[in-house]
Amino acid sequence: MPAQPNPPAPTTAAPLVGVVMGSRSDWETMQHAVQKLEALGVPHEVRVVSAHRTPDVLFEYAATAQSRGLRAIIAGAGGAAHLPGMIASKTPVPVLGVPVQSRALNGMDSLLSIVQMPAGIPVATFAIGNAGAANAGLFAAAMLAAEYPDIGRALEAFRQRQTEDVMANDDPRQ
Ligand code: RP5
Repeated sequence: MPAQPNPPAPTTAAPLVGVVMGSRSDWETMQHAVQKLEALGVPHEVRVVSAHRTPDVLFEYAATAQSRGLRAIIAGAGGAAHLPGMIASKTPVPVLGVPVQSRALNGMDSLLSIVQMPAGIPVATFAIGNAGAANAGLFAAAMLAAEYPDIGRALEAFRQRQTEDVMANDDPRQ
């Protein structure tokens, strides 16, 4: 296997990506987005913001997102998951929605309530659960890559390692 470069040190720069979730219980899923942002050296912040339990916090968070320098918001929620759409309605910052896998309906409720936005307020919607969260982190990095070459290089290196890992372990019996 090829030598792995050291991961970038945690950055103290102003956050470019906001990661929000409707409940602390969503962290198990949303940590996968944060892990990707950390691994790629993307400055970010993490908050619990609930559309229905803390609606005023949601409005404040969304209304100030652009002026605080956020370039993307990754919003994860489960069940009647109106958090991503409500944030998108209050900010021009692109919102990446992650459907959290609910117990009752396995995340189909989360997926449909995030993806089925009426025309006019888009939410880029990812897969249900951990894969969706990880891909939202990667996608946010890709959005920033052209303007922040370090992030672009980190993303390219991640993809290269991923390819090499598969090729170096291509016999499933071993
Ligand atoms: C949503 O309700 C959250 O996003 C979470 O996925 C779901 C359940 O929340 P808890 O009851 O676990 O706090 O708002």
